[in-house]
Amino acid sequence: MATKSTHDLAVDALSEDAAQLELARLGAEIAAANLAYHAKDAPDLSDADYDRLKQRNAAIEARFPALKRADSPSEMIGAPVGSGFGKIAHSIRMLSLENAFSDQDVFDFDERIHKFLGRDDAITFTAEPKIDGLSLSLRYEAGRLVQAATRGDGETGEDVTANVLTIPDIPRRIVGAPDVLEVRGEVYMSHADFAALNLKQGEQGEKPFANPRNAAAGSLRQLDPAITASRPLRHFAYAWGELSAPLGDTQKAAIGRLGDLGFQVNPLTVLCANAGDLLEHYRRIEAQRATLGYDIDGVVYKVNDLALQTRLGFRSTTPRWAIAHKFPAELAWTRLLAIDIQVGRTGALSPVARLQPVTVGGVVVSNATLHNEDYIAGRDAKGGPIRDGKDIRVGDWVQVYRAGDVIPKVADVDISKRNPDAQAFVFPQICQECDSPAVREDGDAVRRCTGGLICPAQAVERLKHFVSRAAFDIEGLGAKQIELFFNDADMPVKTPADIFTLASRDAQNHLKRLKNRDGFGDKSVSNLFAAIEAKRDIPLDRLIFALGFRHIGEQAAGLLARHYTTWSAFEAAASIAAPGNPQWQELITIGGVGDVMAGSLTMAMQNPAERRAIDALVAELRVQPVAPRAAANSPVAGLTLVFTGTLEKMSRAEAKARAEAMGAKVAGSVSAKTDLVIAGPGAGSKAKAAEALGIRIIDEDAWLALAGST
Ligand code: JCF
Repeated sequence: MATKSTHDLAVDALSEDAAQLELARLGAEIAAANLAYHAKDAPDLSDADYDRLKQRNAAIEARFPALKRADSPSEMIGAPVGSGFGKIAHSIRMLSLENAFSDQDVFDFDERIHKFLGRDDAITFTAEPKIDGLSLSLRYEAGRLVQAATRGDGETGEDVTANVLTIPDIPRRIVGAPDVLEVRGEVYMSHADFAALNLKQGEQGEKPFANPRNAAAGSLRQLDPAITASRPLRHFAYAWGELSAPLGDTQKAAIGRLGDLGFQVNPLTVLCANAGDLLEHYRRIEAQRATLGYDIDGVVYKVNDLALQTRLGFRSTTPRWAIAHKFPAELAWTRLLAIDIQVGRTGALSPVARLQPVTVGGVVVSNATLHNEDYIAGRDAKGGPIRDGKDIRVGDWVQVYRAGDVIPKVADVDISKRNPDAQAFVFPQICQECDSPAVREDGDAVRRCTGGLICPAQAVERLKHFVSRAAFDIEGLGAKQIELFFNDADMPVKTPADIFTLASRDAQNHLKRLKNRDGFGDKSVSNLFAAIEAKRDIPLDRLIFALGFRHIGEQAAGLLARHYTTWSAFEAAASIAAPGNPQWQELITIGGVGDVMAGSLTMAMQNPAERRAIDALVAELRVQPVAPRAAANSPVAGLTLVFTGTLEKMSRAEAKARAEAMGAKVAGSVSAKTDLVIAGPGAGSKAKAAEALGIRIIDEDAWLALAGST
């Protein structure tokens, strides 16, 4: 392949295309060498060879300045610690899709869309197979592929440009495209290519891949693009990100345009006139599943009209205008060897099934979740029977299922094969990790350890959460290292604050310095301490998320941070908020924060033991304030709106979503806090109340003008 044939050519002899490939290859090779040197403590290149690579890169950049990469090694000092790939922030978020599992879910999807848009005529959809691979975003500028990124967490992905340049389905140059074009699609491996690759792996004494998806992922995420080039990867385009000009008026037309530009688009993409048609196409695709030659895990439905897609917009991470109708999960029967109880960071006791290993949909499963004690006993949350009331006992034959990437679950049990001596499972009422009582609150399906910070299992899980990717994300300090440090006799890390005193404790610990231990070296220790040091500056939203308050996830942490903006304001409010007082009132009027979140937040912030741990941590940090939600350029940003009467051009749901997207709050009733009332025909008491309070009232047309519509 080109990656092998160009790198001995003199720089003067390189064509522009060859030079682009060569820069990608050099970038990847230098990144790999940096990684080996800085992060793995194992340089695999002589200094002279390394310098030669850097010089060649610089020479090619000098000859083709326009080809200089955004992640050029000439601009880089060292490697991003611990990760071989550079990071790329997606200019437009890469979305995931909501799932549908039944025909009813599909009818509900169609009905939700009709309601939202306030329409009762049929809405046309596209339906296409859902490829089971890895999503990728390709960026073209002036017709040239300049960047390729994995999905990552949707906001930031890994730079895999050098590898993607070796995939034949993906054009390097396109003609007649918008100046900026981001193409989104899926990289996958066909069944035939997967079988051949595994055969080769076997012959070379390498481990075979579990399934085509893993093979595709392992092949794309290679630090050496020559390896990727030797792997038979394919690609389908199905969506787009940033565009300097629209691709068409409809989903179908836009995808057709991508096909015309030279991308592979799935031939089973069709238009469907209504939900019934969608289901018909789903069945057609399902019937072909085994003979398609590549893995699919469902069918994706999208509203065809792009203007309607725009009106429908997004929930936090998924579009309202699309859904993935999944195929039924794969099933297998196996023996239940044991039931273990795991204690999570909020104290929840989770029963885990240890299984005789069994292959389910191409993956070997030996653990599965049993949800909670009622599930094992054969009861649902309201005490009604599940599985006809059959309980699950150790030694039973159980049915395991796996849907997509989710944790395998135990679905059913075969009582006819039960050993007559089998005993019903007794769910522990005492936490086996700390001997504290484990209790169930009213209406909670989950039994929880009451030990809080004294429970070692909770403490470890909290620490793992604390260092996780969306929280402190400390390179070189993952779940494995947390386990090690937690149990370390000389340098224990029991609370988050302990992480930030590691370096100073190490310096005083003459006899047992970390660098002298097994598995550590000078370089890895100094890298670790540098990575910790770097996170003393932490944005408020990450800190709030990292503290792991029950019910407060990444999104709620962001809402809280953007509302209070500084740690001191947040801390002051959370320390005294109690139902009924002004601080509580302020907390629960933050859109997206309710009583439940406010309750768990104030409970933790007002608990002396928790506070000691939190205060000790914050004393080690420089918490970075977070800018309040961008309120700019919207005439209604920060205002509280009330809709009343009949809206004729927009449903209530759409009006509310639009207002919220513009930074307004939407309330159900008029009060002194209302800034603006939008009154349609038939507005009654609310409009009167607004008048009495002297609040501005506008009609639907004035609202549409504000909302930037016609
Ligand atoms: O085939 C897929 N895996 C697939 C994933 C297809 C799509 O049309 C998608 C997707 C993920 C997100 N569309 C979106 C918006």
